[in-house]
Amino acid sequence: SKYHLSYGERAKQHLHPVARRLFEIAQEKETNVVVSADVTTAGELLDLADRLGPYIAVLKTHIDILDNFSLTVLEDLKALAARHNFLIFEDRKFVDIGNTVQKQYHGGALQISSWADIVNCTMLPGEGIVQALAQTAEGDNFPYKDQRALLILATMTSKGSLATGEYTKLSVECARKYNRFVIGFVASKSLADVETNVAPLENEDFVLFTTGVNMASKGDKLGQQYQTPQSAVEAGADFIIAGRGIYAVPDPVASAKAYKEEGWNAYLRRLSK
Ligand code: 6AU
Repeated sequence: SKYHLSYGERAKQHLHPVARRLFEIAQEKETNVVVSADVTTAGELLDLADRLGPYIAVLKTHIDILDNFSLTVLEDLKALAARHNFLIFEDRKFVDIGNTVQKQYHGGALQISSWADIVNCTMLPGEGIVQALAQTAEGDNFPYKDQRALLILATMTSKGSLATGEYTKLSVECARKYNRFVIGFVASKSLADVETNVAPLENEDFVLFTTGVNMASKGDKLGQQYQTPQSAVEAGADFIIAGRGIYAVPDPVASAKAYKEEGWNAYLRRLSK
């Protein structure tokens, strides 16, 4: 299975350039940590990106929560991504009809396609949302062709989530059908059971990002549910996404290092099984 291949090996075999870069970064920096930098000022975001950059594979943003957003922040963020060698994932969770998400993704106030290597979407609208985003990213006039990728939000970490069953199955079907743009999923555990129900493609290697990761807490008062880096990797995560566990503690750098170490050791144990 893919879990017996190292990130470096998966980098060599993957058909998608963004997945290859992601795996190369993980291998080179020995990290599977994605920091969810959910801070509300540009200064804090850039400061975190600069201080945590050496220890992470991906920086995840919610760019619309910045109080003082401006397009120059994105230039600074891109420069930090290049300096520290991490990818940028805008957690936009597109959830609308195809015609609308195309305009939200490419152009618009946030110019997401111009700076986010990775974005995500939900399957609530049905196949059309993935079709529309893929059409934009594969268009002849799209300036970032083959440099952009999509993750499908296949399950959610919040209590009572309806992202289960048929919803999750459609996530896998659409990932397969649009695999020139979709590189994987955000989900709490391996989708292997769903994936085998829908006959895997040859060379298939979807990347699993698991969020709701925290070393010190079981959840918050608003329905978030956590697992540890180790349990996430044991359950199939290739990349672990942590927000408050890293940025909302007195020493975010020490925390990022701790998540990196636990996530990496769990990956090494999985490799050797
Ligand atoms: O570690 P936290 O709880 O501080 O932050 C978790 C981050 C937040 C959420 O918007 C996001 O992960 N998230 C997602 C994503 C990444 O798509 C899906 C989900 O089911 N749960 C979740 O928390 O930025």
